[in-house]
Amino acid sequence: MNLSQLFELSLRGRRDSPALESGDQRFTFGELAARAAKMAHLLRQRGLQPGDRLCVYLANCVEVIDLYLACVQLGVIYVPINILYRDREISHIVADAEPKAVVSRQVLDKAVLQGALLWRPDELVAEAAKFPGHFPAEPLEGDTPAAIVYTSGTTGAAKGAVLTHNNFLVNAVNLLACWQITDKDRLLLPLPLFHVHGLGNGLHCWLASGCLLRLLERFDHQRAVEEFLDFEPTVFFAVPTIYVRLLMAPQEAARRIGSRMRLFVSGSAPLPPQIFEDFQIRFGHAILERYGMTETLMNTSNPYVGERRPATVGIPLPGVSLRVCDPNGKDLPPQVSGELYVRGPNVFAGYWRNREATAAAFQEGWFRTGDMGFRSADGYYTIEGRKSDLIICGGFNVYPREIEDFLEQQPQVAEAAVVGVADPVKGEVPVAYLVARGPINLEALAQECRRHLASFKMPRSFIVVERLPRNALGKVQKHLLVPDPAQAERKVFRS
Ligand code: MCA
Ligand code: AMP
Repeated sequence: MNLSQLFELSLRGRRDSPALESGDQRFTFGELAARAAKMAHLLRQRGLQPGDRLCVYLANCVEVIDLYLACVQLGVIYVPINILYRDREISHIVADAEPKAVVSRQVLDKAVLQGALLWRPDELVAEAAKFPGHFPAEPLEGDTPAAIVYTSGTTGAAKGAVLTHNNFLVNAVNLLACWQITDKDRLLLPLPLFHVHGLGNGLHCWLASGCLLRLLERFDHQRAVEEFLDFEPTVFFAVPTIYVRLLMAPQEAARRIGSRMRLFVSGSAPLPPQIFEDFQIRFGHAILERYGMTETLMNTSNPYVGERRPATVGIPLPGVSLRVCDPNGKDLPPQVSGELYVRGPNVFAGYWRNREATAAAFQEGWFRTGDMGFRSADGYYTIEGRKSDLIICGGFNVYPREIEDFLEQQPQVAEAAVVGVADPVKGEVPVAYLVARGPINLEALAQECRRHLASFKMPRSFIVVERLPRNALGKVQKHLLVPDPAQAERKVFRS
């Protein structure tokens, strides 16, 4: 089966049902299907063939959905780009994915496009209007790549995770069954569609269930309560930072929101048990925490019916196998920490054109997640941290190595080490330790970072030190880098 066939199934009998609210636009399923078909005709006319890549650099909007559905029907590989990325980060993805075109509202530099065409979404929609509202989808096998989603690698450069139709299909079918999502639901989605949380869970659960989606351009904590009270959702997918923000809702609003909701889901970063408890008291709901990765979509989930245990990510989803392994790949007993290995139909096909990285990520058919954790005697998994020093800031991943490399390319910086510091709202924020080559202008350095790094990668502060603590092998001992307010030279930047 392919995704077009799954979506077609859920469309049956629902062509006139309300499907999507996005800003002040409203669409039925039939209207969306026609828009996607017209877009597919246009993309084909513009020369896109099965297997070609199309990059989409857009904030959440109906055109993202048109383009995704068109790609799915054509067998074109959809490559979303984080809207917060700057030229340096976009260039890397374009160079690696080699798309025929990049769809963007912003003008992108020739150096960024590297030969790819630049298409504006409004022009595409206008031109697509002349085509028929029906498109015979390509008869694709389930193993056909549907999307390449870039995920920052420990080496600093993002790698493209190739996700197949089957990966998305299995993920959607699992979540529908395990979270009991039906066409009666109303899904409020504040998450970006350029990551798999928004795309794989949000968009696919919506289309596979035929429920009503209100898609927000982005989460705005000042408008969140209003959105809830106005839309009256039954299901909500979010990251922990969003739940922290929601706790600021007035008690009466929280009670009203909670009384209409069926399911709050959290993922992408650890949900602090205190937030779980506070939320339960204020909203009357136990947030359901689940665990996933770009490379695997969803692996585990707390039960819909049964105990939702704080500080755990629940049990493996149907068809997903999980192991806790020691450094030699040997299984460990319950309660003992090790690296989590995953196998199942949810696991990606490999990194795009990167055989070496793909081979390194698998051991005898098991994907090595790099996440450290353990299993309780009754089968609940807990994630304790990462093998690598990944920082998760507001649900966005930040790889210290990428920022360190960038800082060390700056003429004033001799050495850099970036660490994650706990933050009550964002979970963690990056802080940079620097060894300067001489007098250093931290304002100018911050400006340079802002120009070239996505905002969530921006170090919250710079701390200038004489030297970085290193072990006998010369490796920086990051655990000794704990920000101290008495540090000699330090600049704090709000991001
Ligand atoms: C944040 N900003 C955005 C967006 N999100 N801009 C445009 N579109 C967005 N979607 C910018 C803001 O403009 C601002 O920039 C800065 O980020 C911080 O915004 P702030 O108002 O302080 O936001 P907040 O209330 O703290 O909330 C941040 C957030 C955001 C909405 C929670 O972090 C977010 O959307 N996180 C979700 C990330 C996600 O979907 N991750 C899934 C990865 P400036 O500072 O320049 O004004 S997939 C994954 O991890 C796996 C598979 C999994 O398990 O799900
Ligand atoms: P990404 O690379 O954006 O796909 O992020 C995936 C990573 O997010 C995982 O490998 C985990 O480290 C982390 N993650 C996702 N969900 C959770 C969760 N519920 N608890 C802890 N960490 C999580």
